[in-house]
Amino acid sequence: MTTVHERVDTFHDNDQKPVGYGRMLRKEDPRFLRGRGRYVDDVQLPGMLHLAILRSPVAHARIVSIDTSAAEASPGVKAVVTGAALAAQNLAWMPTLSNDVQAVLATDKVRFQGQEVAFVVAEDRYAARDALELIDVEYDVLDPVIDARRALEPDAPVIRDDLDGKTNNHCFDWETGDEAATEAVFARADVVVSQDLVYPRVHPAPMETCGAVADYDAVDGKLRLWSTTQAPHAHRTLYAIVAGLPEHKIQVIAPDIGGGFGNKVPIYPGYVCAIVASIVTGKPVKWMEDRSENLISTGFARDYIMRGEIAATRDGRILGIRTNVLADHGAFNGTAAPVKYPAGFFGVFTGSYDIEAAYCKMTAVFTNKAPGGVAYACSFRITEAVYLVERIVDCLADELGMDPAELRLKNFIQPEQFPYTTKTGWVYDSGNYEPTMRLAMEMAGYDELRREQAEKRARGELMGIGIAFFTEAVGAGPRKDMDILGLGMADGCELRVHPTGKAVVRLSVQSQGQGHETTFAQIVAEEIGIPPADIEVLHGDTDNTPFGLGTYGSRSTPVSGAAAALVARKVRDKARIIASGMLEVSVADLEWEKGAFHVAGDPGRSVTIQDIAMRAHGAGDLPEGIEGGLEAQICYNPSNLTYPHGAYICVVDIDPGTAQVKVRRFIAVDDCGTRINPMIIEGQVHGGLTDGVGMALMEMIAFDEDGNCLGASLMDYLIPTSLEVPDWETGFTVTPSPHHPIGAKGVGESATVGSPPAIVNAVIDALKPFGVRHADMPLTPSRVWDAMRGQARPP
Ligand code: MCN
Ligand code: CUM
Repeated sequence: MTTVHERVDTFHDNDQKPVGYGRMLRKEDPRFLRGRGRYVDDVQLPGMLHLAILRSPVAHARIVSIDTSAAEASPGVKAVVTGAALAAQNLAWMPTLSNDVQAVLATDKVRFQGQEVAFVVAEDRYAARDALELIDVEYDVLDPVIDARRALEPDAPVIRDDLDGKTNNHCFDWETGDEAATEAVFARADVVVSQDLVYPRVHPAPMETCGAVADYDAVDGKLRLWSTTQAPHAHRTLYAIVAGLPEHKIQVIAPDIGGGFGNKVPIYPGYVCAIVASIVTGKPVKWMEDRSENLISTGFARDYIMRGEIAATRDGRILGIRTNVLADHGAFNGTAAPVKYPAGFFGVFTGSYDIEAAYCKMTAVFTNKAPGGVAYACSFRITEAVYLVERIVDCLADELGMDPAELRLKNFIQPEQFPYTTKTGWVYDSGNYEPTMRLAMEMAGYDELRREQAEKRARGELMGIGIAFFTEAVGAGPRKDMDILGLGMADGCELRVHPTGKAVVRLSVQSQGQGHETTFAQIVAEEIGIPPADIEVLHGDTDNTPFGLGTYGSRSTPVSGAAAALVARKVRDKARIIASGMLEVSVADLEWEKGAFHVAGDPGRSVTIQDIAMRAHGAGDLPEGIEGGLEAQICYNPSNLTYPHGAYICVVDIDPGTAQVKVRRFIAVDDCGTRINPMIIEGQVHGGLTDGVGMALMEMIAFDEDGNCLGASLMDYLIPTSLEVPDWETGFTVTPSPHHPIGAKGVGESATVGSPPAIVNAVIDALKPFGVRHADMPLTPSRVWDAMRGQARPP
């Protein structure tokens, strides 16, 4: 059993060791800890102007008129731009990452509170903000659609009348699985349990809000754009397509990013406004949104209304799972998912269980709320899928009177069944679930906890134990199946070893805090034996890195991590040939070990990778046909996704007098295959678990009936602090991915995916004495109180 509370002094020091994997302090941290990070808002260019956006105060209204004259006359103002002005340049609308269109600035109507209506460019931030107040917009207010359940009613106001012939609020339908086969297993099941569940709209709320600095040089025709993006290359190509410019005339730079969590995947109107403003004024222009703007207008997450049904035999064999989902996509379909997957990877809702049939039918609708959908460490909607399955499995356990751990253990896909094709067509690459579950139970002291709970229940105390077991699909994805707006989901990687044996690896993915500068150096180090300290990781600048689709869906390790390993092997292959010349033996007679080749059977005759690097660039002949230099490049197209899994156990206590939930313990056992840097993995898991506490107990973007966003500041939109979270107890198992060159699977979203159902299951377990079978997140004291009293508040 491995629990982790090791001290820092047990870290091995990779400066001394040539090998790569293991605990290693993050290379980027000295910069961050000393306040030397360079974020978008730190970019200052000579003559730079500032842009502020006027946003709609109402959720749904026709724009009657906009008067900008007073704003234009305001001191320091250089330009005021409206939707009408953009429309004249054919720039008022832009494509979203889901083949919809979104208004850059509203022309006809505003469709959510906070929507972009006009912008001001001024000499400083204050002048720009002040001038916003002087813009006079006349709105003809329309009835809004706030509840997704209202959207498809025949008399609901039509939100997207900009779309040709659109007469309703339907966004898309999607289904997966086999409806008839599922009906058949439900018909013959002993037990069928169904439960309505709402996964509320939540916000990733990164520390750094979104922003950009655009600098268009009219002389050389080049646009430089510093922006808060998780996918610089994908953004650049989309700008190139929209603007009709060649990619080499656009440089997108994602400098240090203060957290992304999916918030920074979409292209926001503000980025486009900054570009337009720079072109119009001939000056660099900065746009940086404030916290309220970020909370009300940028990519939200979830907002799924689900009905889950599960069919089983009396002795607890799960036969089938069926679900009906109403997805609220807001005013524009601004979700970012591979084209063939409008519901992201929700199709993995069958979870970690070997079942006979499954079916999902989903309807997505437009409402008068901000666009988005895929964010907040969601693994492309696997959050919602895992919540659904792990909640209804618990409902089933309750119905059967079975222990929820036992029910799960009884239904797991077995190790010999991998690769396992689910009933919705996903091919799980590898997994060994029972040991992971058993380890979590052992760490938790599961049986002892149940005994403690029984004693407490007898005394009227409310203690709950919640389990969630998840399988994720991360690492999008094979190009044959996955693209975003026609861009295949592969990643480039380049590795250059300099004459002195120091190296630079260039990635197409982009870190927002995940520690790529460290872990990608470790991956390369493991393969070519150059210490990680000597390997510089470059990312986030399209002029200096190879093309690839960026960081989201925990795809960096599964896709770019594979690319980094393979490019390093390519360099090693060349190094081997050069070594054979240096040692005057054939390639077959060389053995590789820890950064050096030696003659087989004669370890004394060896050359290090550093010797080889110098020879590759230096004096003396190279073997026949070998060019100078020591570098390689690659574009990696994954053959499948990777499927990490994990077992989470949460223990809560509920104060019967106040209904306050306290997460007392949380045990998380994760299996992400080969572990590159266990310390970084733990950091990812700690962060995701904290997010889970937020979603399960505190967070929700709520609206009033007029569509006013009620969570527009961090006073109203609650996010967890250290006070709400316990001392996390983490463990791991290792089931390598069979198709990944180093066997690694992604982990960046595992804990966010797995923890909400564990916490909710624990709360519901605590409320058993009240006969409660379900209550919707966030389980705030008022909701728990209502549940204890047999009432349910509308979500
Ligand atoms: N890692 C490892 N061994 C593994 C798997 C991962 O050491 N077997 C390391 C990686 O090398 C990387 C980190 O763990 O340094 C996360 O890797 P991965 O799972 O590949 O995820 P990504 O790097 O693609 O990060 C994306 C993921 C997503 S989609 C969201 S959302 C999220 C998350 O990462 N946003 C984050 N974690 C975040 N963490 C921080 N600090 N900030 C965010 O914005
Ligand atoms: Cu869904 S949030 Mo992350 O994939 O950037």
